[in-house]
Amino acid sequence: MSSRLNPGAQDLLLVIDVQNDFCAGGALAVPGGDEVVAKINQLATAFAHVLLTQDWHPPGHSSFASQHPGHRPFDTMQLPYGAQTLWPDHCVQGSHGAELHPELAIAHAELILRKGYRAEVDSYSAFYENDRHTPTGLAGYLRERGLQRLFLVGLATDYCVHYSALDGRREGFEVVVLLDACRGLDSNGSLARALSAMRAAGVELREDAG
Ligand code: VGL
Ligand code: ZN
Repeated sequence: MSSRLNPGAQDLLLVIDVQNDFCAGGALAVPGGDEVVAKINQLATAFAHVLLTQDWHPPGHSSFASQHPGHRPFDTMQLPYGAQTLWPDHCVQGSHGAELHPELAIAHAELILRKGYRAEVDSYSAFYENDRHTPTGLAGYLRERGLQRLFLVGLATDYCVHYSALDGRREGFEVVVLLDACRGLDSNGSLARALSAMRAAGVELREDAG
């Protein structure tokens, strides 16, 4: 059970993008996305500190394939800040798809951090936008709160969880990814690449959160 984790006062459960659009029937459904919800609810009971992220795009966001004639979802294209995978329209601000999954039940969560709200740049990571330069403010928030070790769960393992984990390390936090409370999109080998990049960055990958 989650008690095996025994999180302390400097530990945070960081719940990434558990939103309708990433779950069954959503615009960018992650296979098995719904399966993480019960697990995350259970894990959260062991944590004094929980933070949720919410992918939160304006209509017409530059990461949407619909904005780039001739391109299709999952294509990669060059945007001014670098290579960007294109997605179906998803997590549009105020839409049903952008809402947190209705069965996610973490009343004691302390912050909901929204990201990806600038039309011209995507943000996978909870720390930095995809220009890898513009901060969301999360690192400062965590430092000011004295939170040092981050346990990451949610969607998708190979995108927002992956980039958040790498940036967490880059910002000097201990990072543990609880893989059984994550699910990946796995397009073109992205999941295997993400797992090895996280390992190489010193992220602890745990198969079984307990
Ligand atoms: C995500 C693709 C686009 C994620 C968000 O939450 O992993 N992936 N936007
Ligand atoms: Zn997105």
